Amino acid sequence: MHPDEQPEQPEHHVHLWALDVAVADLRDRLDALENAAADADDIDIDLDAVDEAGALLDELEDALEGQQVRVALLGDTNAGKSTLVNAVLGQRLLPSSSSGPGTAVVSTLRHRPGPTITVEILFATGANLRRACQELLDQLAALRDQPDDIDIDLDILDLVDASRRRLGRVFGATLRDYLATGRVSVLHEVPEAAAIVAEGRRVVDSTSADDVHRTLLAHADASAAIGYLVERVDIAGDFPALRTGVTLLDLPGLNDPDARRTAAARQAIADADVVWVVYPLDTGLGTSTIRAVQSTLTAHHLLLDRRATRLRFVCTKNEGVADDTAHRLGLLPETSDTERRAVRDAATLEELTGKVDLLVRPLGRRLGDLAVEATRIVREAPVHLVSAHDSLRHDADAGISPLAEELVAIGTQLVPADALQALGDAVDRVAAIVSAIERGDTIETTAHDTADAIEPGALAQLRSFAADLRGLTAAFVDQTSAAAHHSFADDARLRSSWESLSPIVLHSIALRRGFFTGSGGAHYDCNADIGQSFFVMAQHAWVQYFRVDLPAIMTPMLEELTSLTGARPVMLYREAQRFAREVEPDLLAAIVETVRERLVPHYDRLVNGVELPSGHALVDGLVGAIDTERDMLRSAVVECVRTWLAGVVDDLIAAAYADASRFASRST
Ligand SMILES: Nc1nc2c(ncn2[C@@H]2O[C@H](COP(=O)(O)OP(=O)(O)OP(=O)(O)O)[C@@H](O)[C@H]2O)c(=O)[nH]1
Ligand SMILES: [Mg+2]
Repeated sequence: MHPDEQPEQPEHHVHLWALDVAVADLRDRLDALENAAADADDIDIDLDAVDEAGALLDELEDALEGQQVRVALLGDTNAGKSTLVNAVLGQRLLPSSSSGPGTAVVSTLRHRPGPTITVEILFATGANLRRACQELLDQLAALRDQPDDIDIDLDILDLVDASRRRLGRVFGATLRDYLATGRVSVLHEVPEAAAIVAEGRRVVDSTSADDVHRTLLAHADASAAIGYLVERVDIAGDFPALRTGVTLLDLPGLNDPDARRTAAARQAIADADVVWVVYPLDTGLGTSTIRAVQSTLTAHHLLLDRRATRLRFVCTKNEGVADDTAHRLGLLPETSDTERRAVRDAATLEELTGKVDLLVRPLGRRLGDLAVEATRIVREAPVHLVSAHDSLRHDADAGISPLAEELVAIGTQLVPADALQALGDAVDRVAAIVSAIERGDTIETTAHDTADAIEPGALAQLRSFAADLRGLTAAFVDQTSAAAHHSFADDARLRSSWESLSPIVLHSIALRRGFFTGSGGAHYDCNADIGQSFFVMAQHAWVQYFRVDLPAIMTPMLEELTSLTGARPVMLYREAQRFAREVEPDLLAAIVETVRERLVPHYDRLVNGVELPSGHALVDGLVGAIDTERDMLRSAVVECVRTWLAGVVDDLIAAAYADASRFASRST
């Protein structure tokens, strides 16, 4: 292993954080414009332009997020990860724990200059908690269904327990009813939990590291009372080591007894661009860390340049050599401190080399030909011997500054300069639009009632325009209804696939309401052992309806709307896209949930009334029940499209009236 020698690169001219700040500022200005428009009728602001600038900002925010380079610290609890982050940033921000797990949630840190440090605490959402309930139910069912001769994966058991404990705190005794019945409607949140979930996120600005420390103790530490509802903590402050675009991730320990935390840490590692393996000098690289490196550093991490060549081992708690260690290493009591350290460091590196050999061994099996290269990368990963304590307490360097410099270099090298330049230009363009809206379009109109301000001829014209628009909408809704009818019509395949199942399988599936167990939306809402179930069938219908039928109807509809209103098609298309992208998954989940609940009584009736040998009676019964439900599904879809469209049309009509009234008041 050798310290890697990267050529020095000049830092970028444009900085990611500066773009973040600029975008946040533009967002504030747009919000102010929108609020001004909502508060006062007589201020005239081009809301379409505001809308358009808002959408551009959404895109920019995503693009900026995508450019961040995530460096994750991986290690056991008490390895010293949080303290290392503090040392690298030169401030005691993150709490540490001397025994037992400290960090309980993934905490991200990024640079944002200024006197305050902002901690944003993101709480679990109601939808996520319900999804977790559903997952719990699935996992329990899967565990129950394991054949006796297969060993149950104990990690899964731990995860199920952790999930059950957490959900129990949110849903109290009703979780038990839910697990017994599978009926979402029996779940009631514990009031305190419900209040925090409703709060969604909490933002705390501090001017001192102590205050940040206290905030984190109350939210992100294993001792935090409401920690079970915290999903993530984002910290932004003046952290020069992160100025070139690195987001540092402090994670729970990989051997944390709470399996949910371990799972979150693993996920963060899998998503990270760069991984630093942190371990304490006294205990060395532990097996859970080795396993985690083996299972999470896939070919991806190891061979893609962005991740692989940046792998580092950081051995921390590297302070003076205690007498017993000196004795173990065969050093004489009179050996100088410098000599003791040199011998101990050499022993530390040698021990690590042995462990790394163990670590890379399974890579050969998994990666085949790629293993040679992957193994080389891991073997050559640089090792840093540091002491976070010495760095923080005695203001000594203690090996920390090369890590801080490395973070700056990672940002400089991995955030592409041309992408930054292009993003900078895009920010400038949106800034120009926002300034134009602020400058030009705040036209004062005399305060008149809209209808009063419009001369009678124009008013009549507007009314007929509104009627045309509503007629067009009605025609559209008819078409969507017909398309829904068509999309959801076919159940022949469903029936035949069900009929091919044995009565025993059918019966057992129905017993545990297996047709509909799953988590979240319809994508997940199928049980593996009845892959052709109703929702898998319906899934095709949904895709057909939303991705093919609706757009086919919508395009001419939008064209007509455009010619009728003169509204810019971009606004309409964006609305349509937003509808497909954002509304569809929620809508699906809601409808699936409703249908599931409505079908439960059918199951109960069927299951109670059916003798095992005549299991196929189930098929007739269920298909009959589903015919009824299908109608409901269809009307729910059509209703949803109608509501959405009515909103768009109302906006258009309101805009037309506003235009006319502005025109009238200007011309008088
Ligand atoms: N001697 C010494 N102790 C350290 C050093 N860094 C951390 N510690 C101590 O080690 C213990 C654990 O440190 P943390 O930073 O909380 O460890 P962690 O890896 O974040 O632990 P989790 O959050 O539980 O995963 C604390 O008591 C720290 O004070 C160091 O450089 N030297
Ligand atoms: Mg920690």
